[in-house]
Amino acid sequence: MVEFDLSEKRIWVAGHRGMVGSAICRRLGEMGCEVVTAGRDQVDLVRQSETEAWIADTKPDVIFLAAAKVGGILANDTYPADFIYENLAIELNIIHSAYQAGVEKLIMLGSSCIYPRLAPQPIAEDALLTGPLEPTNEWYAIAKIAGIKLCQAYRKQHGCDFISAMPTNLYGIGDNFNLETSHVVPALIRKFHEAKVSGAETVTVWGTGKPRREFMYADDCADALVHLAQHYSDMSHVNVGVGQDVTIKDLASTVQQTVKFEGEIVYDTSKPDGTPRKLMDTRLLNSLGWTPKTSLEQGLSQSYEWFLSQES
Ligand code: GFB
Repeated sequence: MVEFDLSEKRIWVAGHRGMVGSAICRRLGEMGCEVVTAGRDQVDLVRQSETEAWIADTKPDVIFLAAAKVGGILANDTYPADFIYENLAIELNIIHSAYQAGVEKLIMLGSSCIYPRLAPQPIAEDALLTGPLEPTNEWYAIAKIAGIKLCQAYRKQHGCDFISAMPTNLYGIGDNFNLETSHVVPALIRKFHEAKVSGAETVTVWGTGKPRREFMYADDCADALVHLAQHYSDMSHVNVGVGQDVTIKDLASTVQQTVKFEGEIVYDTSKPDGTPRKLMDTRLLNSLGWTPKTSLEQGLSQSYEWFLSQES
């Protein structure tokens, strides 16, 4: 097993303010690692010269590439140019500059939406590029597939130790709760909470409720990413998931119980379902000695608690 010691390294978490980035900072903080961060006011990662200059000045030994333009199904479907442009630019700038600066280890984050819409389930890493993508998020998917290929190309040509991790649907502390741009878990937490507080009789869930999704608590994801940084160095991207999924209908009723909303759930089938299922095969990750700790119920109640703490 690969052993890469993070303890004496200068580690840049790109995207440190995001849900995953902040979870990675918490995890590295527990390990006593030196973590550097950069706000948008310090460097615009979409700009190549700014990114090159910042990395050359800061000289990180390790980079967690968690900076990205992310969003739920409606945001992806509505803003395709933003999703493909910003994510390609950020990856190109950081990965090339990391090579130029001699960064020892880079971990690029993608997502399970890189896989074909109808890939056999659970989806193994070798299902990549074997079929058509899900139309609602093909733009983000192409950008993240390009990120995987960039890491592989710099490993092949220059021997860079750049790896890619593909997390499943994430939720947790620091999530985006904007109902137009968010993913399903924070959207439902907010909808059920606001309905409970306002005394509304119903909560609207998008789609048919039939799609299945795999949900991973962001702090579990951060733990897996740090584990991969320490113990993985190879060409293939690595699926990061929990190995089980639920229907959106089941998720909705679990969130309803977490929030204690007593009304009815109605479905707005004018909204897209997206891919019917995207459960990932996590045998590669598990073979490296990692398994998740947080159940969906635990994660949802911790996320709701955080949401409430932001309200006050
Ligand atoms: O989480 P979500 O937006 O993203 O939607 P995807 C998951 C499922 O939840 C879809 C349903 O079937 C939605 O129709 N859903 C039900 C809702 N109610 C809601 C709601 O109020 N808000 C939202 N957002 N969904 C994303 C990709 O796909 O997965 C991203 O678009 C990324 O690029 C992310 O890959 C991990 O799982 O469908």
